Amino acid sequence: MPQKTIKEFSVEYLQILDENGKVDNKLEPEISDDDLLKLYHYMVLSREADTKLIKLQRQGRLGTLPACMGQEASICAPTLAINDKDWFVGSYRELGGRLMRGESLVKTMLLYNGYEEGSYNPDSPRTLPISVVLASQLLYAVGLAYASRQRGETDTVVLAFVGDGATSEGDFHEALNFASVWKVPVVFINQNNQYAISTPRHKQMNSETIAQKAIAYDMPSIQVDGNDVLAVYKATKEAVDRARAGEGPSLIESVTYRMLMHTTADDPTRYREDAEVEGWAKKDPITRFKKYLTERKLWNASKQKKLDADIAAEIDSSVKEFEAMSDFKPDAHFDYVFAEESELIKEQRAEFLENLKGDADNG
Ligand SMILES: Cc1ncc(C[n+]2csc(CCOP(=O)(O)OP(=O)(O)O)c2C)c(N)n1
Repeated sequence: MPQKTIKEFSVEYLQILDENGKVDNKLEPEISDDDLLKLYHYMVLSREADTKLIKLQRQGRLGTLPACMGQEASICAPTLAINDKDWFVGSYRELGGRLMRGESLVKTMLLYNGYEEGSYNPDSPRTLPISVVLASQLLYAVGLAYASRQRGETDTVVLAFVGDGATSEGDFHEALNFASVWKVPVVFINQNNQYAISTPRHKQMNSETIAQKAIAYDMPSIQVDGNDVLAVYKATKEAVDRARAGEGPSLIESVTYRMLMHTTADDPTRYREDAEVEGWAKKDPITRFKKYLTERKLWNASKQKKLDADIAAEIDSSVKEFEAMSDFKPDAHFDYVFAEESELIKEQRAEFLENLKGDADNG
C-alpha cells in the first residue's frame, strides 16, 4: 500500500505599497492616473462621510450604523476593478464602494434611519442592497453569477464582500462550494478586519489564514495587505480577469482593521487594547496612498485643500437633502419582497397598516 503526498498547498501573500508608502515597482499594477485619483477621492469621501454620520448618530439625528474607517482600501480598490455591468454584492461595511457605484449618501442616511427607500437604488441597478444577515449575500452572488451565464452574459462578473466572522456561517461554505462546482464568475472579497463585533478572529477559527479556506473548494485564493490599495486592486483585478475569461471564482483575504466601533451601539475599548489600535493607525490606507500619489506628482497640498472643501460641501448638501425629506411610506418594505405582490404579502401589509393606525389612535 503506497503512502504518498497526492497534493500540496500553499497560500500567497501580497503587499506592494508598504506601511511607509514605499512601492515595489516590480509588482505595481497598471492603473491610469484618473483611476488612481478617483480611488483616492472615494476613500477620502468614505472616511469623511463615516465621521459625519457618526456625529449625526451621536446627536440623535441618525439611527445605529456601522463604521468603515480603516477599511477604505479594502472596499474601494476591489470596486475599481469591476464595471457597471458587473454586480456588486455587499454586506453593511462597504460605504466607499457603494458611493463609487453611484449610490448617493442620502440613501445611506435613509437606510440608517429605518427607511426602506434607502435600499432602492435605481441609479445603481447592479448593486444589491445592504445585507445584514451574515454571509447570506454570498448565496445571491453565486445565483447572480449562475443566472448571468444562463442568460448568455458571458462578460459579467460578481464582486461579493464578506467579513471574517461571517466565514463561520454555513452560507459562506455553501456559496464557495457551489461557485466552484459551477465554475461561476464570482470574486469573493473577505474583509478580515480582525473582529466579529467583540470576538477576535482567533477565538472563532483556528485557521491561520482565511485565504486557505478556498483550498477546500479548489479555488484560487490569496491573502493581501488590505490597507494597501495597490495590492488589493492587483489581486482583485487578476481574479476579475480570470472570472471574465470563464476560469471561475476566487477568494481574496484582505487583511485590514476596523479602526472604530463595530456599530454605534458598541464600545470597542471594552474588548481591545489602545496599543493595538495605535499599531494599526500607523498602517492607515489613506496616508499611505497619499504618499504614493504625492511621490508620483499626482497630488499636492492645494489639491488636498480643494478635495477637502468639495467633500465637506457634498456631505453637507446630502445631510440637508436627507433632513428635508418627510414623505415616507411606512409600508415600503412590503414593496420590495417580490416583483408581484403575493396574497400573503398583501395580508401582512394590511395587518401592518392596521396596527400602525391603532398605534396612532392610541397616541
Ligand atoms: C446570520 C447572522 N448571525 C448573527 C448576526 C449578528 N451579527 C451582526 S454583525 C456580526 C459580526 C460580523 O462580523 P464580521 O463577519 O467579521 O463582519 P464585520 O462586522 O466585522 O464587518 C454578528 C454576529 C447577523 N447579522 N446575522
